[in-house]
Amino acid sequence: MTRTGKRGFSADELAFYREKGHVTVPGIFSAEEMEAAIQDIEAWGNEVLGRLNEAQKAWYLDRGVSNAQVLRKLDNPVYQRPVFRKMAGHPVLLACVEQILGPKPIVYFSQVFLKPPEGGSPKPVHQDNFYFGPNDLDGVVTAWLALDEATVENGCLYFGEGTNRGEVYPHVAPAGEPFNLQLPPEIAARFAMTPAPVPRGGVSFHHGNTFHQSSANRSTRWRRAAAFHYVAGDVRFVRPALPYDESVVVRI
Ligand SMILES: O=C(O)CCC(=O)C(=O)O
Repeated sequence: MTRTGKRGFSADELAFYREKGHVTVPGIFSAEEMEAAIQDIEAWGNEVLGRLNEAQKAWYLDRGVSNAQVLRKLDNPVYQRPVFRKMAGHPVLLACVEQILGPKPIVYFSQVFLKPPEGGSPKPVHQDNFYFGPNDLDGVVTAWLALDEATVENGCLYFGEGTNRGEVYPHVAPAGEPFNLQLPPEIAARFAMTPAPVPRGGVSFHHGNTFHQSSANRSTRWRRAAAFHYVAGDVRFVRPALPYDESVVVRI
């Protein structure tokens, strides 16, 4: 069943988010809305695949069934695609985000993550606030939409609960992968990581400081998701770790 009206988090959900640094809300989007988003990704993904240069292939492609090369991610769906822009303004999703950030948030960056069956790669432990470098660490919340059901087998997110109330640590990147910023293993190992499965159409929210990662897709099913990185309207990005294009932010 989908949540209707403009009701955001319950008091318990909001308390869980503040304590643990993440919370899952099932049933925000319908199966039809998720299917429409996937169809849009397929059309858009084919266009993008055809114009990737060699350097981009190293960052945007992954291996799926029989080692076939497939697209791993797409950037700025909220800016680029009307279907995703509409989803970013969904009344229930927005009510949740506004309970955390206050009125009139901005989508600073957005991404589609495509984890193919039998091969989709893991994403190492990281903090969004290291990537974005905001002046207000409480001014960033990521809404992660499960376009497919996300399970432990197909690569759901895992969170370091309580790390939202800790610091942002310097990240490192493996040789030849400058965009793949991640926490040094000795820091990541200090916190247990808790899996957060999400039913299709549900949304997992996480604070910008919260440690998170995803594992490989060991199933025979896709794990597709969209991440909308919302920020409070008055946040400034004083230490971005990567070159984000502020001309594509979207005011909701
Ligand atoms: O979907 C994934 O595997 C990674 C998502 C992520 O890191 C994020 O939404 O910030």
